[in-house]
Amino acid sequence: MSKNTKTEVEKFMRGLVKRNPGEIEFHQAVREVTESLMPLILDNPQYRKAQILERMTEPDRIIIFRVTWEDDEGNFRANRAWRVQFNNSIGPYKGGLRFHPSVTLSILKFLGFEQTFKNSLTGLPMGGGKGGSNFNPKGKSDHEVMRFCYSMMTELHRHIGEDTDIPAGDIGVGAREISFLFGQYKRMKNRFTGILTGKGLSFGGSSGRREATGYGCVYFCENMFKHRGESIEGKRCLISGSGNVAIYSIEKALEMGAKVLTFSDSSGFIYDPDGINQDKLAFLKDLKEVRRGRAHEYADKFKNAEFHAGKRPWNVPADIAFPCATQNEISKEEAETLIKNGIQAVSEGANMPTVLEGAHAFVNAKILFGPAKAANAGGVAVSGLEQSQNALRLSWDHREVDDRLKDIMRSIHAKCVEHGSDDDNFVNYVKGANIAGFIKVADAMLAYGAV
Ligand code: NDP
Ligand code: 2IT
Repeated sequence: MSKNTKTEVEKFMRGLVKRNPGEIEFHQAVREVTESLMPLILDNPQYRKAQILERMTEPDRIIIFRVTWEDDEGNFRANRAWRVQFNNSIGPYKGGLRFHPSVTLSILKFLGFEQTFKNSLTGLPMGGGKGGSNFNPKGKSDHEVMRFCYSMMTELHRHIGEDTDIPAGDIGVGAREISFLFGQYKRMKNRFTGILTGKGLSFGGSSGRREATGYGCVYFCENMFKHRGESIEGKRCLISGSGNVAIYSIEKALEMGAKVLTFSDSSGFIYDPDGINQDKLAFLKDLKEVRRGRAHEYADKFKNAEFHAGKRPWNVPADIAFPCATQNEISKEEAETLIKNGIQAVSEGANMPTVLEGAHAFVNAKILFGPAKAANAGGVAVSGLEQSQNALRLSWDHREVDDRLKDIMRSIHAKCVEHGSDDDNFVNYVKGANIAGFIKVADAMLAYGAV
């Protein structure tokens, strides 16, 4: 980065931090993007004159509300919920809902900001948004989750709509929660319409949506290897998390002939030196998707596997890492360990799983580093396809959706190569994704004038 670019980045970030005090995750996400975009902005006075970066880092609006619900003992409980409608320049707001005790406005702003770029990269007409609550679904009964979801939708319904804002799942929000939310919307509005994605297959959901983020993340990784004449077949993979994204990343990696050595949850990680196979994956799906159990149960069942309590999998030597749990789960030191151990690729299934210094380390080491907004865009892309099917009142089969997903991931990869290739042919996917995602949104904003 030139000295002038650096000075401009710091100047911009000082203003952003002043306007958004204490929102460290949001600062982090904006800084990463600004580092990539500043040279382009300095070269294009029209973006500067229109204050595009200042406007793109300010959400269109944020809705904050209380969700009161009743637990199984008859106690009243209250949580805070948000919907951050970040940017609808290229389509209605679109993005997931997260239920986790760690949720704050800063986290939802970083996610909504990232979502705007990610959705732009998919090539589909979707703006960026994100929402959620500090509600903790862990340990709650199905009835408690149902009452919470009903109460949340009782407020949220005023702010969403198929041409306005279309939420979906994220951490802590899966098929069960989307069903409760959709049921309440339908009852309140007397409308059966695509206001949420990730719905059940019998009520407007898309084939392949459940698998889409994980499959897409592996497709993206395969595209990165293919670009240099290789494939992921036979490669040793580290996966973190054991939720929706992790499970279907494991499934696709196995299908493509890779060896998966690890997965994790918030209690620790599993290292299986023999690799996860189809039978073990079936066990894991039942453990996590049906029984909502804990990671150590895998090691109780498969004796060669080790459970490492309170640890993350990044010390295990491997060829590819797929971080699929949560933000900032790869520290600078862990990134350096991965590099030292010879990692060839990192494909981010989770949003912002690598700290900024770690991402810098990956790019400097010239490994294949697929940042979240490119690598995990398959989920929202198939959400976009779900919206299309809802609007057309028909449903495509698995093959059709999967073919479209593959095409979209190929096209995202191509955009990263177009905008991120350096002189020596190294592809800086961070730069490529940020620039490609930005241009479409920025040009729409320029066209609108002072909106
Ligand atoms: P799930 O709720 O299905 O799974 C989350 C997994 O990550 C669980 O194994 C969970 O462990 C672990 N995890 C969550 N928070 C933490 C934490 N603070 N520390 C350690 N482990 C944690 O969520 P998803 O799989 O849907 O989401 C995972 C990531 O992928 C998120 O970053 C999300 O934003 C991103 N993403 C999701 C998409 C989707 O379509 N679902 C699309 C694109 C990105 P435990 O159960 O113990 O909490
Ligand atoms: O981070 C994400 O892209 C998601 N959680 C999916 C959003 C969506 O609208 O499907």
